[in-house]
Amino acid sequence: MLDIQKIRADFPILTQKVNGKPLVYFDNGATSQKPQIVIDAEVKYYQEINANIHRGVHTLSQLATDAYEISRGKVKDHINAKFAHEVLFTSGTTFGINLVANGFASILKPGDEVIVSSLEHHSNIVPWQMLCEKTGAILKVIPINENGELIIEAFDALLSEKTKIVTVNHISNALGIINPIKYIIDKAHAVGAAVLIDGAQAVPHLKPDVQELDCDFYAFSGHKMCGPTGTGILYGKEEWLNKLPPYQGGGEMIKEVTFEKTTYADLPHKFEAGTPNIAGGIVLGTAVDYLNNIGFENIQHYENELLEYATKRLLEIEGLKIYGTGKNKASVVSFNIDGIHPYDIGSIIDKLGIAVRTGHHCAQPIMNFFCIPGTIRASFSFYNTKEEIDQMVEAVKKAQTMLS
Ligand code: C6P
Repeated sequence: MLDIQKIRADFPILTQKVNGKPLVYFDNGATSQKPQIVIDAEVKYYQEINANIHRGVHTLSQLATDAYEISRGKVKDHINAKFAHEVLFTSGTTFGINLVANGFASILKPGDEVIVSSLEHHSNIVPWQMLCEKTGAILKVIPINENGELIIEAFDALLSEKTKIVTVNHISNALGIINPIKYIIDKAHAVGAAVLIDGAQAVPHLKPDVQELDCDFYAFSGHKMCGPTGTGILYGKEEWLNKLPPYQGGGEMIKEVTFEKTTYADLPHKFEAGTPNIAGGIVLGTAVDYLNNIGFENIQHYENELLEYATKRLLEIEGLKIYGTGKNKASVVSFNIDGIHPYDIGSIIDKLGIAVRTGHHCAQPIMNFFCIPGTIRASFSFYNTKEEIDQMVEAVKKAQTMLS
């Protein structure tokens, strides 16, 4: 059992008033709030050990380097990677996916195939379209059903020896559907394809085990899991990271530079050109510790309760339709109300202190599938409460009355 009031006290922002009302923050899918321990760690870094890493022999540089590498080790343990050098620091999921898509430009030939799904965030569509344009490869798309679930037989039918990479999200940001990624990974491997999992929406809710999943790449963002913005991780299997070319050239990613030829540094530095977000990388480790102290089993259990409660309460509202009704879901409810634009509901309930996301959620193909301009998305975290859900339901009812 989680002591939610004690947990809430860790998050200073949650005591704020917005538009004169207590903040109800249900936009966790966009970014999570940060506990004091994470905020303090960021300040402490700048107050005590700020220096560039992997470059200086001086004490501060070594302290900063050690802290950065300790954090990499924490992430390695957290996702159960085999080696710390398989864990690359990035600026976020988007960067990680682009790094891989860019690398595959040196592997794909015209006529090769890349499989994405209809449930993807634009970050896991556009880089692959760009790759296909560059290489002459063909983009294939796994369709979804009315519940927002991938049609898995259609995926099976798309696979062939032409498939070179399959890239799907672990959890859909727009609908909250959890995808059967283990099945997808095993099936893709059976035809020799690599698999990238976009874990952006999964890492706040669960602890991925990359060895058990056997995925080739797993990308995620730090800011959705209580860490700072501008941080992220790309996990890649050693053999794949050795095969892919560097994404960016610059300092720290080289062994030797002459005007005739440059040789590249070993992993992970080959993919970490330039001065990174050092404070952010270090503090991401603090966020991982914080979440593990709460415990992902506890988080999942409690968030499932919130999901069930919110679904039940919202469905009491006449004319309300939920999108993403598949069984396997994270704590996200995406909905619309008959005849009312999602933006109008979002704006009115914001005046009542409730923060939700409205719009297409950077997943336009999903909205096109359901023939809607967007949805209202309430995405819950372990620091939210049923009382806050009640407040949202009352606010949505009020907005409905005002707008109809
Ligand atoms: N989704 C949302 O409100 P970045 O911006 O690089 O940290 O993450 C991109 C990204 C990639 N994949 C998925 C599944 C995502 O949900 C996101 C970010 C936020 O849904 C902001 S658009």
